[in-house]
Amino acid sequence: PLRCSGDATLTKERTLAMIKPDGLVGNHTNFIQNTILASGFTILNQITLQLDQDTAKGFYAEHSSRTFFPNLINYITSGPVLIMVLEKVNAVSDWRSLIGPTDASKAKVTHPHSIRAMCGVNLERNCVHGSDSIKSAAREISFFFKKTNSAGENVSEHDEL
Ligand code: IDP
Repeated sequence: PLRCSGDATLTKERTLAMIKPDGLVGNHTNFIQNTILASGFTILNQITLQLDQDTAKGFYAEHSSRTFFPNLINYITSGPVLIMVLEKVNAVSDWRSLIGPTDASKAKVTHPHSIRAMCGVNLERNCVHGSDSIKSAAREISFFFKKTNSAGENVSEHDEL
């Protein structure tokens, strides 16, 4: 059906994207950012960080009981990451589509034009992160970027959106 402007389906969303250490080391940053912009996203904010163990464990807390968790924490803290807040209509699922399946080696076969297929290596070293739901996106954006509380005090350490 035709949608009128002002329809809820046209509301912009925000999602959290991250270029993981293998993406930075492999010099994929320009390609990934060009793809992001060419796909209609606005990059609202970005920061390059070297995650420490505690920050990485907090970010990936939902995976803390998984057998791959120690490897994941070692990998994500192995070098700097570039964290971005992306905005567009349908940002969360559109960014997930653009990055492709978790396992970059399988993505090379099934989704050859996805970012993980083109820049990633395997199930762990898959080059990029994307929030998996609107709820995760809200948590992940506030995890890395400054928010003010009701008293107007900053409650996290990076630049405000
Ligand atoms: P997603 O990033 O596609 O949402 P998740 O299942 O949420 O995938 O896993 C988070 C990250 O943990 C993945 O992007 C990948 O880097 C890593 N990972 C997931 N499953 C495995 C695994 O079985 N072995 C090693 N690393 C994994």
